Amino acid sequence: MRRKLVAGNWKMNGSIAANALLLAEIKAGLGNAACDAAVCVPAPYFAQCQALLSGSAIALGAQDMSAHDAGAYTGEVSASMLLEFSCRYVIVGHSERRAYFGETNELVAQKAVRAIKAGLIPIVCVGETLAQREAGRTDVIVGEQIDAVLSLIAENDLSKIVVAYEPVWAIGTGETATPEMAQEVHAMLRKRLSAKNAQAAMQVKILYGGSMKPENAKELLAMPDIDGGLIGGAALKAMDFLSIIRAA
Ligand code: 3PY
Repeated sequence: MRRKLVAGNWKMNGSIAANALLLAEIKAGLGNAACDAAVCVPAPYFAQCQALLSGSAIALGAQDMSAHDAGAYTGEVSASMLLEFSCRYVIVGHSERRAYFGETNELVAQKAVRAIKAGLIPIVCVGETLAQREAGRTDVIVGEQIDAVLSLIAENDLSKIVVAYEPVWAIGTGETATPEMAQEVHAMLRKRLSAKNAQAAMQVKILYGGSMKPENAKELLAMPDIDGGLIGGAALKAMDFLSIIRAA
């Protein structure tokens, strides 16, 4: 019913030579994928990746954007700039942005709404830390993160977002939530979305992120509310990324 999405988050990795090789290998191995696929690349490589992906089934995405349209915001990149490079997706609120750049739930919500207004698909990241999980606060933390978006987004726009549940303790650690743990949070998230717009909630893709790799992708993606993956390290290896795409 919901077509799955596998999106690579390259983070601050890549070079002109490495990107060319990686995308050539991914394009060569893609075949007729049964899911949507995207790569979210560092901004300086938009033009290169736009050219390399042109005519392919892999969409381009960004890893962040400004909550402002234009103006005196040194270092920021706007939604309209992303669109000029044919970006389809933009990640907002990745836990690394929340932790290292002080992004709040409110700012993330503003970015998501701004992205939709511009015609981009925001991939809204939510997730709890290990301490929060151990304190039994996963639903509260993740609930607050998604509620901030729900309070700002128009009811009719809800179907235009993608959500990514990325437990912070599973990012870059090799740890992964079990399929059951992830499913529990995904179902909770869909219930929250449902309270805003029940019909749209059934259409929203909820991705799992946090050390998704070829070895665990199949089991995670078999869960009823896991609609794809936001892939970190494994997205930098063509074989691994392709194998996750195949598992979807
Ligand atoms: C990871 O899997 O490490 C991620 O953070 C994906 O966004």
